[in-house]
Amino acid sequence: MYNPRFDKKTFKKEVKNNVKSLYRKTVEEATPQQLFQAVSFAVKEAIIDDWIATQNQYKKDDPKIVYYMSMEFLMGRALGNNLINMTAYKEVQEALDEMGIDLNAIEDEEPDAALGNGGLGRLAACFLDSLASLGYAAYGCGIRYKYGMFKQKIEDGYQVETPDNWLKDGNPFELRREEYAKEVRFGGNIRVEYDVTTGKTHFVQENYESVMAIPYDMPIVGYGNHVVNTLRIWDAKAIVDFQLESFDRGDYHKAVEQENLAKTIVEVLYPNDNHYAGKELRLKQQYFFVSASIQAAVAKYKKTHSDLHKLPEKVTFQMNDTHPTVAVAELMRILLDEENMEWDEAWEITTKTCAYTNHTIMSEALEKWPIDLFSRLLPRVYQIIQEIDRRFVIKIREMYPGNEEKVRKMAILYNNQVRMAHLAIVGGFSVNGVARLHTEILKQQELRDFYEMMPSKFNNKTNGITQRRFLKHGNPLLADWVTEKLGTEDWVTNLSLMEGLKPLAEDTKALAEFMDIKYKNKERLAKYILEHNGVSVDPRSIFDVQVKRLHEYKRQLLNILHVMYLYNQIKEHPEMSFYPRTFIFGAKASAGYIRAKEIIKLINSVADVVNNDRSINGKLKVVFIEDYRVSNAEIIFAAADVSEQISTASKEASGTGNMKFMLNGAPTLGTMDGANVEIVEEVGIENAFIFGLSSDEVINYENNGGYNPVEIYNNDPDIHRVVDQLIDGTYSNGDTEMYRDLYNSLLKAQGGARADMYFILKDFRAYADAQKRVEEAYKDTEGWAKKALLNTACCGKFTSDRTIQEYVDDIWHLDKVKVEPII
Ligand code: 26W
Repeated sequence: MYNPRFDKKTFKKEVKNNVKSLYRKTVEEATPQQLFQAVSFAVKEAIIDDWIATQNQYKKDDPKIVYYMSMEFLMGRALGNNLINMTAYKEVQEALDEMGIDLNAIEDEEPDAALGNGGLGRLAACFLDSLASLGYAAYGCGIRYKYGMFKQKIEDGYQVETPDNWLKDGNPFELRREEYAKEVRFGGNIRVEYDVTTGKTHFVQENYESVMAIPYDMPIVGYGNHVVNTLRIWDAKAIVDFQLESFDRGDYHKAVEQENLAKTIVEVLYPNDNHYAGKELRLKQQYFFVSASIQAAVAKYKKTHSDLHKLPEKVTFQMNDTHPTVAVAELMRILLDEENMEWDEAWEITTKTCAYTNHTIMSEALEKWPIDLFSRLLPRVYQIIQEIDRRFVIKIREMYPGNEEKVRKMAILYNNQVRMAHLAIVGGFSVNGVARLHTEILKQQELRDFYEMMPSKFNNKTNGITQRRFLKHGNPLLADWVTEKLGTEDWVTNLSLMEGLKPLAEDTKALAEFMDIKYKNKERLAKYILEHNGVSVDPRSIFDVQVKRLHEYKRQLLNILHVMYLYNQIKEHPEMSFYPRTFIFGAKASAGYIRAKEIIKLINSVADVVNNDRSINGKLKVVFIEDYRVSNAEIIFAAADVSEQISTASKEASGTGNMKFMLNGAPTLGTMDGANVEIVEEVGIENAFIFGLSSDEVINYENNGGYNPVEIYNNDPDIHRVVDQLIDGTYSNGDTEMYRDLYNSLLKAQGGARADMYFILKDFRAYADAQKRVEEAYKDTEGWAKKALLNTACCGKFTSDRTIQEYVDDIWHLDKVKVEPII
């Protein structure tokens, strides 16, 4: 057995003890939530030994550490995943069974740690899993939001947000580390002191407000290797708590202000995905966790190293998008003001320590802070950015004499704004995109000037996902089958072994088994949908799934317009052959994103009409799964037949849901966008359903003022009809205004936005044709099984283990560590 602590007898005793000491109850008396807590504390007990062993090994080996700086970590649930990675899931399940406790039910008691919005946050979580599983020293650095991603309810078809109070019952896996608290300062003014004896200038921040940042550590368990890394998320506390004696008790006002600042900073995750709103509180959050994390990293380094000039040999700060980019200036501040370095030496260190990942080319996502806000909140950091900018502009002029256009395009400070992406590129040694196509677009379009000036910084790291959560935990039936067929479980840490399944595409029995597992997973999802949404769906129908954040560029609208079109077809030609289909949606819309919310309402309205029309014999069902999140995603991917990845080409940087579907044997119905391109390359175009404009074509149209959707509307009667149904009351009980904005968005240019910005009508026919091909292919049972199985067999490239190894080889240069367990 892997860990003696999972000796069944000992484990059972520990659970019993925990229930007793935590709740003064017996196992029989305890509530499911109490059992979850008791079991989790018993698991944590076992993790702690490896956690200590790992940290001791790190002290001994002194490996290089990557600090993955991210505003978001979309972790999902920890219990099941920790058990999987400790290779103790089955033992614990048996032990609990013997006590009359159902592990699955206990797992369902755990709230998701939803400290993220979507792709970027979930990628960070997969990366931590891979870093630990590969044996690399890493910290995730983020914020311990009191409220994570909101919970979504659907009421009368509308999205209603409620707060996600994920900490209300306590988080059994976290450790509060008060002794590592750091002070973070905001506002005030900078006094310049000149020291006559040393000839040095000092910058002193005065009249500032400050908060204490308190770290909470969560264990990140590597798979079967005893490595336990740390996700360090910061909580905020008022300084008064810390300096009771010295604090001026008379200044009641200031005390309350500090309390408020601390409370508001970590209160809630901004639910915007791909949309910059320019809120002051968000900048506070960014500086808060970045400053605390960098202070902690520098302090840790200095404990065992005397020369800060060698920091880049031991530390990389990887900036997850521009959100933590203030790190560049904060590290400079620490080196200049606290370590008394000269500019050039501090700059040399900083630019060898920071690296930046870009996750989007959507222009509305670009972070550009107004200078007055920025300089008021972070006066010293702003001075430093001014100096970085001044020196960079000199460089531009040296390289492109007389070309002021270049300065306008590339400067960090421009138009009264701080352009965070520019700061990240100038202040770091690496700039990477997240899929091949995305990186090419960065180099050739969005960041072309920077690429021309510093080509060697640019590189691609195609995203990946962890098979441990999204196959081994989420789809145990398929996981066991894969293990049996490959004759080894090594795919759990070496996903390229999946290609060993390829020959089974010619094995009728194996194909039948594969589809039987898919069917069982569809039954499991159908049960979930019935329990949570009250809709009954037929697992024999095609499960066609689009789950992801709601955004116009992801084109859920194209999907639902096509459903409306199919419904028209079925009604008009009842005799037409039609393979039953269940269209499954799951999506959260940012609370302030009105049009996204209209699309959610439309999907639910179409569901209402279609699901209640007896005349179509249940051929068509539409389901909107409430509160799409990591935990139900695991069930959804396992049950999908078709993976909808239909973004407007060039807009989806990579996508990672696409990879999770592929892993679970669902062919992609998609555009040549993001990582879809590479998925098709791996699985073969004959095992995917590709349609629509290419990225080049989209960009071409965009550079020439768009296209004319009205022409398509006028010439294609099916499209005409569907678009008109948005305003003829079909899906709104006769209300002609409910979806007028959607109608207008497709046909009319308005307020600077082109008509049909996302080429929905342009791609509609191609999409409908591709859907027709899906139907034909599905009717050929064995042919479909082949495609599905080959998707699983060809997914090896898309493990985050591969992605992380590439980051290590090309950017981080980390040392592998081997941890000997303490028995
Ligand atoms: C400032 C507001 C804001 C918030 C979040 C701007 C941008 C973001 C993220 C960068 C958006 C995001 O999650 N991007 C997604 O990143 C994934 C991981 O690389 C990619 O797979 C997705 O294609 C990309 O949309």
